[in-house]
Amino acid sequence: MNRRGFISTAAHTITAGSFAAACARRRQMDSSPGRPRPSRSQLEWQRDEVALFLHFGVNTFTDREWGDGRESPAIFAPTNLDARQWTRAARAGGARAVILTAKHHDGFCLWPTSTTQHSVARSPWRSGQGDVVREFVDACRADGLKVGLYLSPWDRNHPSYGDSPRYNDLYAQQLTELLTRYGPIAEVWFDGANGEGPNGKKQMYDWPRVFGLVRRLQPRAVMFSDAGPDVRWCGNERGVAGDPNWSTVDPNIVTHPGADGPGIIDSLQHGSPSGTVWRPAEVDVSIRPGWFHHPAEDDRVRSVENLVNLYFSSVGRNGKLLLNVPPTRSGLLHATDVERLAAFRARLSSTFEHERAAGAGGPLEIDFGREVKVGVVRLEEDIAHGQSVARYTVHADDGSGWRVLSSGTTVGYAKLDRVPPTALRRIRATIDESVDAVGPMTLRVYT
Ligand code: FUL
Repeated sequence: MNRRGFISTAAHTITAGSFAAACARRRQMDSSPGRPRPSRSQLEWQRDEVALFLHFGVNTFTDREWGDGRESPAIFAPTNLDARQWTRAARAGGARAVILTAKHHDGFCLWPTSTTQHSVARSPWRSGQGDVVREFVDACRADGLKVGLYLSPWDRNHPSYGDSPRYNDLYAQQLTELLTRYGPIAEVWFDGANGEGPNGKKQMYDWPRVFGLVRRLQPRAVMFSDAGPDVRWCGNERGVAGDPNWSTVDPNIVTHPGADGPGIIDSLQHGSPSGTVWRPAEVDVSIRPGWFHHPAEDDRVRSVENLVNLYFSSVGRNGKLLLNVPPTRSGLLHATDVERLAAFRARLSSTFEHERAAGAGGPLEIDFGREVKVGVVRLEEDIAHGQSVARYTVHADDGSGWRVLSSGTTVGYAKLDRVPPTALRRIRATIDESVDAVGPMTLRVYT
């Protein structure tokens, strides 16, 4: 099941006309304070490139994707939970952060919360004395990984859900527990799914309060949601960032998580060249068809090629890849997924092993002085200065003159182009269109 089933997935590219208008607006604004730039936390978040997502909870035991909140805590009984197995696999896969579903829509809390009985404290696991969040955090620290937590706003178990002020207090309390008990949290993940409460009323979340609380308790954390405020959903769960993909957005389009309506998906996918806030795209996608582990999907784990494609369509399009790898009922990641993660990283390492770079102040041109075979080109803007490039072309010269090798729209943190293995002696990139003065850029070429 997917929260966006009801939203049109038609993503429109920015038309030439609207793009020109945006550029014109931009020019008018150039005398105003400079273009948006990332905070230190947003910059670090993006440079991490790949994070792992762990969907784990009662659904793991009921074989469902969305629990209804009536599950008995007694079913939560992983036989062999070992969070270090998760984090070692994450490291082997090249992830630098891991995000755990501390509570999914079913309301079951993976930590012993004082806010509800519906938690691990009522489960047979570790005789009700266990804390999955604690074990997860300790394992992340031991393996040098950043910690992220997902706390579903939609809660199908708690009786106060739908009674807006009461539930908002409970949600704030749950967040406070998570953000004060476990040390530094790098990312807090707010899902957009939102259903009816048992009293038939729609829950009205207090997002300003939620965002303010996270800022106060964990000022270095980035917050993810459709509406940021720090990082945004990319608009689909297929693993594909938009093209173009601006890290700047107009904050008046997607105003709250789960917002629905015209222009929402377009804004999530593409951002806006004239956007006034920095809100880069996170590309969440599962290694399997479902977010939770289902034994029937054990032979439907993405192939190495498929995972590499995801890297190109996320990181390679100015996004961050958040790859979901769900623990099984044993409390361990499945052997196939673990093997696939390691093979994914090995494939990336060999693809990017032989690098030549130019730029970062100097011209975006490399003269190899001999014939080389090129398969991948990577362009980068130094996004500490913001994002400006709107259109670029890469040219290659095999000795008989320049010809176009690849071309594209936005660059941002990274733009990766795979080209058919091409023999060349020289390569260069030109910036054909930009919305502002272009800062330092780098051209990297992999042979
Ligand atoms: C969605 C949820 O409804 C799915 O279950 C999953 O957690 C995904 C990452 O976000 O909105």
